[in-house]
Amino acid sequence: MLGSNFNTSIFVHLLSMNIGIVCYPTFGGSGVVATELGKALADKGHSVHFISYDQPARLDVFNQNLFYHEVSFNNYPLFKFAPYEIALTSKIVDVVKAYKLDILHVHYAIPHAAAAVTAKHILAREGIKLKIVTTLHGTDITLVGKDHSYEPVVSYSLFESDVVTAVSESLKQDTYDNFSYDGDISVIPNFIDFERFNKQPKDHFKKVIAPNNEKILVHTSNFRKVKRVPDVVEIYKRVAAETPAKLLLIGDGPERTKVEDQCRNCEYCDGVTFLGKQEAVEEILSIADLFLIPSETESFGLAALEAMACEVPVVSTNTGGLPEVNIDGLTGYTSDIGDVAKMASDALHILKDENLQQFKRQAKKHSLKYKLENILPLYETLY
Ligand code: GMT
Repeated sequence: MLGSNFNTSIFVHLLSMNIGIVCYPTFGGSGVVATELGKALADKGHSVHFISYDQPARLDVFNQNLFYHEVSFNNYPLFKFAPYEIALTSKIVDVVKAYKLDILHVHYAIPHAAAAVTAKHILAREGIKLKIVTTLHGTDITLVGKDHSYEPVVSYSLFESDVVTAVSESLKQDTYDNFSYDGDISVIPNFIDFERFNKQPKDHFKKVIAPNNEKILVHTSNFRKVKRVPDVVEIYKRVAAETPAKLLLIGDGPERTKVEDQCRNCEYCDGVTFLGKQEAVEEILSIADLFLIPSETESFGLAALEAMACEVPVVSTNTGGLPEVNIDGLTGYTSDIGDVAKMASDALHILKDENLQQFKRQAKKHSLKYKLENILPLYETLY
């Protein structure tokens, strides 16, 4: 939930700045948040320079204030592993000097924060000051970060950052629990662009997917183990046994083959459709009745928030930052990891005709707290 340290009423007026953003270019949450933030800052007149190994997926608009700098490197037979971090550090140094960046905002600690800190030290030798904001997104701390071999470098990078932010209170606590870093962490939650994520009635699409007015359940993820997609299918099976329902699975990743096999051997799985990677997720969410996110760990759960913005209630686990986003009993329900029986029973409760509209309204109402217009000033204030 938005805590007391968020003063969303602050009126922020800044001179335009030159801001660098380092992120992963993929559809994953951290890349999406970084790109949407950069686009919003550019709209406000700041010059924003993205640095990544590929064009960020959501960097799909022309804006005279937006720039993209690709990190490229020549591989050499001696290198078993391409030295990406060194190439990234050199690119940061080059872009900061050429475009006189005031701030570098790195999303995801590994290896971005470490590269930024090295670049900062290189620039300092030339008398150039670079301020670093590091935003922690989740698996950089909870999964990858827990690998002890990364701890010294991640902690050092956090100490050397000028500001550290985390996307939820839970992730802030995880960082203190797993790393020796004990400096400040500002919690700035993820946000939603409501111009994009809004319910858009698509009745013709709904009729194709659910011709007999079946309830539509949706899950979207990168099909990694941490998302527990087999649990999504288990929940669906139990729901479909009680009420006519369809399941749409959006996304792709390492677990997909296993989940497809699981579906081939199940009684209700004619009702499951694998849609693969989709860009217009909001159009699919617009016809959904329920969103399922039974993750093992989830620092925030941007996908759940996107669903809520499209008036879709959520059944999720109670892990990590999910209970901060999906309010138990209001926007949906939360359960222990793997408790598919409770998640299915919660789903059936929400899907009852007498409950559904109220849950939809509440989900939408809560999601409005995470409007881009509320969260952007928090970052600008930090800068
Ligand atoms: O969830 C993923 O596997 C992708 C990952 C990422 O870094 O792109 O998502 C993390 O960051 C998102 C944006 O802040 C959060 O909404 C996700 O909850 C978080 N994922 C996990 O913690 C597993």
